[in-house]
Formats: sequence, C-alpha cells, structure tokens
Amino acid sequence: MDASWLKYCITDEQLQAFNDQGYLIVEDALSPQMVDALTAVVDRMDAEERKKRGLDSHALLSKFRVVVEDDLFLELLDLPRTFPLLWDILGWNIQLYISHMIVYPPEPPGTERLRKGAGWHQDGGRPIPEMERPHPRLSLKISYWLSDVDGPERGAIRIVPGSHKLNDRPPQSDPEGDPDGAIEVQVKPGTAVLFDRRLWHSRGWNYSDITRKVLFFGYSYRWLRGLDYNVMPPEILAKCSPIRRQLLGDGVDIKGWWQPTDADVPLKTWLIEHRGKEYVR
Ligand SMILES: O=C(O)CCC(=O)C(=O)O
Repeated sequence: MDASWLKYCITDEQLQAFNDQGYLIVEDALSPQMVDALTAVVDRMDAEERKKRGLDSHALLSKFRVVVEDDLFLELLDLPRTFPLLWDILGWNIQLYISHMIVYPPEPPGTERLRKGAGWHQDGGRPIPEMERPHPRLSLKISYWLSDVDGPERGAIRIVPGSHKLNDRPPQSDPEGDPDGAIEVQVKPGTAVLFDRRLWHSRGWNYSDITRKVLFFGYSYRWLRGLDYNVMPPEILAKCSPIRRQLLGDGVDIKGWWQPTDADVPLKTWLIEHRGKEYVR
C-alpha cells in the first residue's frame, strides 16, 4: 500500500475550503502521462460505445460503471493526490459508489447558445426528496479532467459555491441564466475537482472546438448501496489490494455494512498504523 498517501493529507485550509465552499480543486492530481493513458482508454471506450449505441460523433456519451472497464481505472481508486483527502473528509468507512465518464463533443456549429447550465442538481437520487433537511454530506465525487476546460464554454462543470448548505434550490434572479453566484470551474487537464454531493452543480455547454472528457469517481459511506454496481466481479477484486477491495465493496459478510470488523475495512487498520489510533473514530 502506498506510503506516498501520507504526503498528500488534507491541509487545514483545504478542509476549511471544502467545508465552507463544498468543493476543492487539486491541480496536477494526474501526471501528464496518466492523462494521456486515461485519454487513450476513454477514447477507446467512447468509440466502442458509440458503435454499440448507434450514436453519432456529435452526441454526448455518458457511461457508468467504468471502473471495471480497464485496469488503469483501478489506479484512480486510491490515487495518492486525492485518496488522502477522502479519508480526511469522510473517514475510513468508505467505498466507491459510482464511476462514470462523460465525453461531450462540441455542440454543432449554429447551435443556439444557452446561458443556463445543462441541468442543475444535487447528487443522490431518492435520498434527496426522502431525507429530512438539512441533509448530511453522505458522499462526494472526484472529477478527473482529461481535456482542457481552462477557458469559457468548453463544457466545464458549473457550481454554486457554498450551496451544499442550502435547504432549497439556490436563488436564481435570471430565469434564462444560472443560479445566482454560479461559477464555471475552468481547469487544466490532470486537475481533480472534488465536490460535496449536496453542492448544486450542472454541466456547462461546450461551444468550443475541443471535445470535453471527464471521469467521475464518487465515494460514500459503506452503509449506502452502490449506484453503478452491486457486487464487483471476482476477477476485478482478485487484482486489487485489500484497501482497493474495500473501496470496491468487498467485505466479510452483510453485518460488516453496519458494524465493520477489521477484515471489512483494511483502510482503518492502515490509518491506525500510519496516523495513530486517535485519528480513527
Ligand atoms: O458533467 C458535468 O459537468 C456534471 C456531471 C454531474 O452532474 C454529475 O456527475 O453528477
């Protein structure tokens, strides 16, 4: 297991920013080599899926459960620059609950330009209407940006900073525009953007000439069900370290979802060894 994780534990400033604003930008989370390698995998999957689904080259392609599609994605599970942020924010009792990619080619020339993002929402499905408010955090997503969205209208994610603390939709003065205070998170390839699932967010429009490519890895507490898988194929688990197996939903038996034993959560043991008993609760 990777001792370099310890170099990238969250700083007080990062934790405060995430708690207050609901998101965090980590530049150079992926090396340029990793960006290239992931892009090659995404391009391959994109071509396969377009063929299978009969989608043309302009259509947006969204694919779930990507973690099983290539061993390179397993490296993202516990990436040194982002994994420590997860345990510092959510703790040790965590799992990957979703992994998806979105490939968004430029809108065709002549498309009407819209100002409002392509669907403002919080993450979470049924828990959103079914839970009492204020909502707890429950999960967060890490987006890994493979294409350059460091410019306007390249399809960068839009967010309303601080909106994870609101009980209702963020106010919106302009009916044709974004909610008040919205920003487009314009970042370079290799950047990771973490966001609290409660943060109001939306895909931005791509009126540029660059295809926008991004991967989303979402992590939640282990007592929530996964969203894009239930049980991981044994051949995937067989390739993984104990901590990766934990992240992929492996465990000893059903009781471990509620009262995990050390065998269910090797991340906890690792943290006790490397950060001390007082770190885990
Ligand atoms: O594609 C985007 O920028 C937003 C994706 C999104 O809404 C999500 O992952 O929940």
